[in-house]
Amino acid sequence: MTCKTVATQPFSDQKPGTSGLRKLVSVFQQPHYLENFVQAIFDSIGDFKGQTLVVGGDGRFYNRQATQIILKMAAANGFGRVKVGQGGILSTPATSAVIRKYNAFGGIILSASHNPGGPDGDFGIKYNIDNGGPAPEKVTDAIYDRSKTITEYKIVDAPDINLDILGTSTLEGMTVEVIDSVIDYAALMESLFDFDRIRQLFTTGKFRMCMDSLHAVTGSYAHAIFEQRLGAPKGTVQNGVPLEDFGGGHPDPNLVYAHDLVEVMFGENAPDFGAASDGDGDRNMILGRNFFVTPSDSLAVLAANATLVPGYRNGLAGIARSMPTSQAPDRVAAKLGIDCYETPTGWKFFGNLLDAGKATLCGEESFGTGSNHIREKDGLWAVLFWLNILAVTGKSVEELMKEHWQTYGRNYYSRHDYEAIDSDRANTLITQLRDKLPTLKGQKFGSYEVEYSDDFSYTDPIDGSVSQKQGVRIGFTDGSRIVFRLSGTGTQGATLRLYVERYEADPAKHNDDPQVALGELIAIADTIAQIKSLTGMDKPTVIT
Ligand code: VG1
Ligand code: CO
Repeated sequence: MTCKTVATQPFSDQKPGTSGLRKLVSVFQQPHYLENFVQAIFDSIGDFKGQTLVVGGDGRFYNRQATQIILKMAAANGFGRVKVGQGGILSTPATSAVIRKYNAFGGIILSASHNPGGPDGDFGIKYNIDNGGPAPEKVTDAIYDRSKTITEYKIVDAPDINLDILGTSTLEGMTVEVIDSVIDYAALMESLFDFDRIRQLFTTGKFRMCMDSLHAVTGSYAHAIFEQRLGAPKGTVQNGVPLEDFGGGHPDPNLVYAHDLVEVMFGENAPDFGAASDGDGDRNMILGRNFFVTPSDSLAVLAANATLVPGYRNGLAGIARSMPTSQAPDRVAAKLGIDCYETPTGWKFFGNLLDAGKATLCGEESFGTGSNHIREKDGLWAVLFWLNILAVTGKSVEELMKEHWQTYGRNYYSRHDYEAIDSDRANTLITQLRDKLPTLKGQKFGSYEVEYSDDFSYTDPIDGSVSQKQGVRIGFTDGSRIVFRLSGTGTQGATLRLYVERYEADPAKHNDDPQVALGELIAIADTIAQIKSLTGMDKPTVIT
């Protein structure tokens, strides 16, 4: 075995987005492309000599090859040990759990999350720091800067490691430990939730669940936790074998892409509870029988019922949500007398609040929910949280949600995505919108009057770092909001996200279709931003 230094030239496009670097597989397969980025990470994170690195991915195409490259580079760069998931597989929340449990220096996650996979799909890589969470912007900025000047990288010339057999081996003085992908994560879940109560729920025979892993990483976790440990019948988990191309679908748990599950849950003789997770297992969608729970509402319900769950029995320190997430959780926080923090989109912004003990639960409207148990959002954790609440209360998903609205009022909410639009058109739309911002206050649109309009800027309350231009917000005098952002996770063209929210206190008006309840605001958004004419699309690609 020899350690070699390979000369290289920088790529100009290695700027991490909302969650790591995501590109088409073909981009990552260019000579030196992955290696450059990995070396840029190693050059930017400080002294890790002799320390432990955790490596895993969501099992998508190129996961195995990339894992071998990273192991050889970690050895050449002086890590003492790498813990790698069996077969190169670790979900994002499991990686976070393993980093924390074993006091690792950091971790590398190979995933493009909810983006499609396969040879023609996307690949991705992100770095997590020692708290188990996504690297904050100062680290990702340093990685990007380094990627622009890099001239060489270090790698060991050695045969591949067998990733399928548990156990340790050595690579140029570094220990490689192939670990069980599920055990540590499952043990953490068992420490938080009342597994006995949930097991009883499943074994009554009166409660049926359908978990759709969308052929992605949670398959192995869901089988082990729901079917093996909690006694749910075989077949509870569907699409539960991780595939390199996710069966050709988008591993994105929403009403459009999780169509198999939607068919089951809105079909005849539907189960009581349905859930889906995304490519890397950090997202969740929750469904009841013929009933969809909006992610923002899900966070609010979990917060309101948290003390029913053993891990949260003593209550919450605070809640944090991303800016475009609805204000439903704020109402729960107000009632509980705790703070609710509003951060930019992306889980990396929750890390400081969690580390400082200011927030216990966090969530994003994009089907992300999590807590201080790790530093990532956590799909199966959210599913278990719901199961625990259902088991203790004996209520249905729909009953819980409707009772919640009766107590707190309903925040009607919807997100419209316009995917793969021409980047120039998208930038024009946002620029024109920004130019309008100073003129909107006081203007009337139908029954709404603009109270404020700005481009969201966030000052981290812990380290004072400032993140600007995090989304255009237009707020109305009745508390309704429309928000516009461009996605930072896509790989082709641009994706415009429109977020719309309106509060309804009257219980007699809680049962409308959100698209109808929000209809006027959706039309106003188009009037102000000229979405249809500027994108050339007459309707969104995805509505959630
Ligand atoms: C999207 C979501 C954001 C989420 C991010 C990563 O980002 O909106 O809330 O944190 O994906 O999720 P964007 O920039 O495309 O809107 V995951 O599960 O894809 O890592
Ligand atoms: Co994800």
